[in-house]
Amino acid sequence: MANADRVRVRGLSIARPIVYGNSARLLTSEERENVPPEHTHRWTVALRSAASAPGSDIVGGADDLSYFIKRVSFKLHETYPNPMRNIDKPPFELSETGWGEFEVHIKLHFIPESGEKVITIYHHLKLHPWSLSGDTESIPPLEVAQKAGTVHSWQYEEIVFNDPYQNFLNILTNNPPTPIPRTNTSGRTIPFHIGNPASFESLKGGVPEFTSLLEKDEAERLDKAKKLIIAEQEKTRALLIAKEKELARLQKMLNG
Ligand code: SLL
Repeated sequence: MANADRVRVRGLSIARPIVYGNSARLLTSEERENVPPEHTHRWTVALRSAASAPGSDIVGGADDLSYFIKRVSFKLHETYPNPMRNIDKPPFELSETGWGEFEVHIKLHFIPESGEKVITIYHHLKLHPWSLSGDTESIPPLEVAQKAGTVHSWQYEEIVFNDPYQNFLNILTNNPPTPIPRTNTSGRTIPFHIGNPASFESLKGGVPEFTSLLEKDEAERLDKAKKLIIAEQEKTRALLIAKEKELARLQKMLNG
């Protein structure tokens, strides 16, 4: 790399929106003949661009992310043979069959020009339409799962690069991400809660899609939550001060 490319552009941040998560569905009886008898589901775990391709029935994935991502590794539960699965070209996804939910460790390796370290994200692989059965403790009955169809659990995230190398910045700016639509193109609203993939699932009538309006809603929700926390902190602090005063008063009394 030329020296000029190794210069960091200080004070600049550039982000790329992604989605990660999984979809899952029950295996058909024919499919079950060709897998271990305890396997009940086929699932796909993926890391994709946030925008969905027009008319596509997959969540995200409008853009090929290999201009900045070199490898995505998915570390599966150790009940799987060779649990470390490296995907070195797009689409960065992996399909398997299985019977249980577990935490997938997703490691993003960026292109060498980035000079960026590996990022690890965690995704709880979801197979069951938990919230549909109203019982979040036990696995929903088969009829509920059959009715739910494909289960989705996806998270929106932005990968932020701070002080990027000039060369890497050029690569990024030459590959602008497809903007996510402002509102859902299918006209459906989606409950979208960062950190709560369970609420973003099993949408009847189509495939979930991330939109900037949802992002705005989420930002407002976070803002409200923050204000609430600050108010709570103030209350607790006032209480603490009162208790300390009380303590000082009692100590004084005790000391005569
Ligand atoms: C559970 N903690 O007990 C989880 C573990 C592991 C799921 C789930 C594959 C197995 C195989 C598979 O579905 N593992 O290939 O035999 O629910």
